[in-house]
Amino acid sequence: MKSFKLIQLLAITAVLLAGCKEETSQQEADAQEPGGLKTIFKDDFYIGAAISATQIEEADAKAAALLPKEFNSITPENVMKWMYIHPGRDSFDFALPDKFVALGEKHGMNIIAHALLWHSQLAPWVEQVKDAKEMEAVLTNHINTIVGRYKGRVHGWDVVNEALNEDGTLRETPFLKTMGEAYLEKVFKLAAAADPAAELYYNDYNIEQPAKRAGCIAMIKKLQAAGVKIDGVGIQGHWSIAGLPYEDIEKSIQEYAALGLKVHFTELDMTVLPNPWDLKGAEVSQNFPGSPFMNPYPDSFPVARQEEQAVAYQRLFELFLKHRDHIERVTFWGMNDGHSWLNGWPIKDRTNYPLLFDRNFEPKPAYRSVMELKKKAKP
Ligand code: 9MR
Repeated sequence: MKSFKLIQLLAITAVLLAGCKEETSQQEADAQEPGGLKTIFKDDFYIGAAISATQIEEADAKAAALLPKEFNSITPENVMKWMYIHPGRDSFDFALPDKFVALGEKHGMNIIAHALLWHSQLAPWVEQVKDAKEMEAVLTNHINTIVGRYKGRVHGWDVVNEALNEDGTLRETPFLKTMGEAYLEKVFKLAAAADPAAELYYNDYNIEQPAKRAGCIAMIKKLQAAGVKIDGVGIQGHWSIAGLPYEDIEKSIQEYAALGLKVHFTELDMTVLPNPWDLKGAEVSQNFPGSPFMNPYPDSFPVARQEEQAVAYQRLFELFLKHRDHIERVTFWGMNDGHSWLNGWPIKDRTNYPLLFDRNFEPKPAYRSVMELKKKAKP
């Protein structure tokens, strides 16, 4: 009996020791490999990525593996835009959008749908809509069908995208032309009715800049006064290493938060290429001829510039962490440098390096500098 007890005791001790060892090696592993961006910022904000059709289909094994490791929020880069999802008055194409939502569910991600209403990448037939009555019917069908289909599955919708000019006035879109500014109230109300649980956002570039920000705030206040549910504002964040508007970003976070909104950085990237026209933002219709001067790093990104980018990204994330109470999400517009739209805008066929992962999905110095912020913060 006694020897049986001793054996039992030894066995229990061995199990406990093995458990401790497992814990220690897990801690060691965590220290070496902190589990990616989404883990390190899990108490601060979602870390998102915009994903392409190929990535939705998980056709690229490296991208498919990196996505759930680093990111906990996804946005479709193109497949839910009007011209693809609602190409004809009575035809919808849900093949890729369905796969997008299923992929997000598979990984338990925060699923963002983009974009319900945008003047760009619009189906040509919408430009032919004659008057307010017809446009209202078109919008009702568009929103009820699409938002209704993903009811309870999509966490947030970019309801209106890029409705403002740089001076803060409303952009001449087919929606404004036919319905006047009433279209804004209408679409937010339709979206809220079609999926009452989904968060609804206004999304735009340069809305951290003073004039456009003032216009944006005035527009949101009007919507709120009309009883519209609007949960967040999406500051796209297409910025340049040549100068990030840190002060305006900070003021914007504070001013949008003061409206009772959550702030989302929805399309973050940082171009490193020359921009002699001083273009800001993401006006996709702008395109210019190329030259070797305009494409200085066709083969590799110099180490000194990588470090410069790392410092800029770190300063930006420092600001995000400072205002973490108001920031719900930081989404990168693409997973790696090779997939970024900035290789083709505003000049085609250049080699840009705007994101945290290189063309081989390896983390860049900018990735480490951003992760470093949280490691420093730990006691
Ligand atoms: O990244 C998108 C690119 O692949 C498309 O060709 C382009 C077409 O308009 O849209 C890009 O995404 C835009 C986003 O949907 C809205 N804000 C600006 C983004 C960059 O142009």
